Amino acid sequence: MNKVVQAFVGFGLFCIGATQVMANAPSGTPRVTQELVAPPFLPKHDQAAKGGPKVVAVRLVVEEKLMKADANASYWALTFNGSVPAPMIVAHEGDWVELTLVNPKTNTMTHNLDFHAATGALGGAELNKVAPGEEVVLTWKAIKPGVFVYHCAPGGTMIPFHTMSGMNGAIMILPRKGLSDAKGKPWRYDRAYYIGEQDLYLPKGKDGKFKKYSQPLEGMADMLETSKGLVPSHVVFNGTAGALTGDNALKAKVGEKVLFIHSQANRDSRPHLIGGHADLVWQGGSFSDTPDTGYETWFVPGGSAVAAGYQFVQPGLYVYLSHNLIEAVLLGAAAHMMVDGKWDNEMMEQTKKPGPITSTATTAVKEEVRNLGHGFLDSLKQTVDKIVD
Ligand SMILES: [Cu+2]
Repeated sequence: MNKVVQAFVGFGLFCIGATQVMANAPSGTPRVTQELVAPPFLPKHDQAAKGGPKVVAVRLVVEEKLMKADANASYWALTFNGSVPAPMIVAHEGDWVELTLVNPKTNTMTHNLDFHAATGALGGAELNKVAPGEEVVLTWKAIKPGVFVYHCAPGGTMIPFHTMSGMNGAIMILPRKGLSDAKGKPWRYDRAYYIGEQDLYLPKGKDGKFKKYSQPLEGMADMLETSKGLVPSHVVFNGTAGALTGDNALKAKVGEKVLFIHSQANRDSRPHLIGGHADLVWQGGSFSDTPDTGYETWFVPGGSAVAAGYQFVQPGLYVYLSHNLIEAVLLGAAAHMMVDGKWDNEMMEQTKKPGPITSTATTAVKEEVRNLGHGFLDSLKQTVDKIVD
């Protein structure tokens, strides 16, 4: 940050303008606009960069809106572009990310954005705070490859309040040559999904029902108080329990490689794919490191995103969940994954259909004892033979 801006920030003021050079790209750097899409999908992107570094321009518009946590609870979601989580942004190492953050005057609060992928000024949060009716542009250079959380961080208690109200998303900074497997060979995904996990702390009234509020700030004190117990009322993917199930299940085909990016801005999570695995896990979301291989369950430290890759070998229904099964089944942290293809009997087959029990436990135990007895007698005989000899 230059000294002039430092001085302004010191007084709690933020000065952004066309004349100010922060992390701006050299003149002549190509500028591309990235059309963001709602999760679990990713915007169109090249896995390996074509050409030199670019300015990747994205636009996030703050929307404060009522959303369903489940059939019985609603919450004032604080969102970027109307989704929980906010859209995935994709750029390459060495690119510049140019964020236009818009806070329409219909909103009630000041918002900003801390990019964990960015360097300096609290991840840009000092420089992109906007009150209702304002917009700001922040440009920063992506020097760390990986997947990273971004979230609103307007200061003080507003930081947890906004983040736990859904105001978080993720950005993927790909290596320029794309991803590599554990042996350093190119690893290209056929599909990529972004699963944003959200813990909610919705207050209940004396009647045991979830409270309703007319606008976000009305419920803030209650929600902060409820959150201090660190016991979420909901843990959901895509903002609502069941949002990624049924018709909205994630999809793939046998043989396809799928990249799963899982973010949790606030607390730990442990993704697991029931019926599958993670062939590759980029621990901590870092693409600077060689991925780990062969995980059953992987870890997402609170405040981070993690990427995992898997090539599907069997068709059918999978469940992608946080393998705290209480959170998955009772609080909402589960998604469906429907995979098309031909079943491989060698990999798995029901070799006897359910039917009447023909071998009793007693029979099995007797058999075990008989085998054990034979073994014991044999070894006893051998021992005796040795002594006699
Ligand atoms: Cu905010």
